[in-house]
Amino acid sequence: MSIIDLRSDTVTLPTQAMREAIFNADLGDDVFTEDLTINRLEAMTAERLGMEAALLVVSGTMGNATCMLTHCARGEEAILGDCSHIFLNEAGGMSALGGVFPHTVPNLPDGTMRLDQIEAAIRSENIHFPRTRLICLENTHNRCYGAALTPDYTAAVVKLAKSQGIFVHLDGARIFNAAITLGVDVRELTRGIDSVNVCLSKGLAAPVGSVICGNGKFIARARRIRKMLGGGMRQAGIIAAAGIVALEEMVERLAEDHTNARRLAEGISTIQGLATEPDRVRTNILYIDLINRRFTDDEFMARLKENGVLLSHPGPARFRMLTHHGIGEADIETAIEALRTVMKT
Ligand code: TLP
Repeated sequence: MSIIDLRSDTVTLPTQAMREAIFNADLGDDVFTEDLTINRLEAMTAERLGMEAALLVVSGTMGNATCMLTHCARGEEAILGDCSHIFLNEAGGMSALGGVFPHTVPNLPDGTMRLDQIEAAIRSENIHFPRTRLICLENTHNRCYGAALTPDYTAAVVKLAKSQGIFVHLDGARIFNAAITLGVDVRELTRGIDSVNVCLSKGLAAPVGSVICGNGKFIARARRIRKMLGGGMRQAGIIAAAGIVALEEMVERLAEDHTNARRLAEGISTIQGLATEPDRVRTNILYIDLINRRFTDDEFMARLKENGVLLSHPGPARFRMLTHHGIGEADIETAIEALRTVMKT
């Protein structure tokens, strides 16, 4: 039986074109900025995102940490969503590595934070308070059903930040999913942003790598922080080569993942004992709740695995599924039937 792995879009394998590009890549020592393939990927990404400069990093986690440590000194504060990946899923790196103080604001179901709540979180000048340096957004929003933040919302946050002399960082791990579902150029989602992290190794199917972008000065400083974090990578053109293919060939097809995720949610919504919200599915992420508690979460996952489907388990009675390259329409129908079978047993 073949396994339908819906745990994450990080499980995607490199395409044949990526493997060939890796094999043929021009390489050099990137710590000396001499890897031509990396230089090309960085220039391409910056251009594509409408930013001045870019830097290849190992992972989204390293990209976010590098940006936060570049923006903030120890003891300075970053405002971020209480459901954000940086706050929940990056091992507290902002604090552990950079001494950056997190100030959370509730995320609404659409992945936004209320503007008045962001504004209220910004500290006034007072020796008792840490200095607010940064606001972090996440687009698409992983915990909020892959919701896409709009250009208007992003612009409103940027405007607020600028009025207070604060920077804005965007965790755009899945920024291309947002651009595709909103039908906008990705530059609309980065306009005015001071730094962005975009992942190549998720829906875009590259094996490794994220790229951070900002202005030239920012990226020059980020290069030092990346080195400090152990991310000076030498002949990493073998990573960048696959990243170039990811940007050139894998963006437009994300629409298929979105259609498949919606279909998956619709199918699941007809199964007794499970709950999901098909109308919230706009990109490639959906959540399901086990409302019929005849079996434990572990039993549910084990039974589903016996039926050939893997999903992830972000919280009690809550499961997550992501569609991605390598999961076709037929797999979606098979997964729905597997869930139906498990819920009948
Ligand atoms: N997310 C992973 C897990 O860590 C949960 C996943 O399976 O979704 N920002 C966002 C919004 C992410 O979803 C992720 C990865 C990251 C950053 C970190 O990227 P990596 O895994 O490359 O460090």
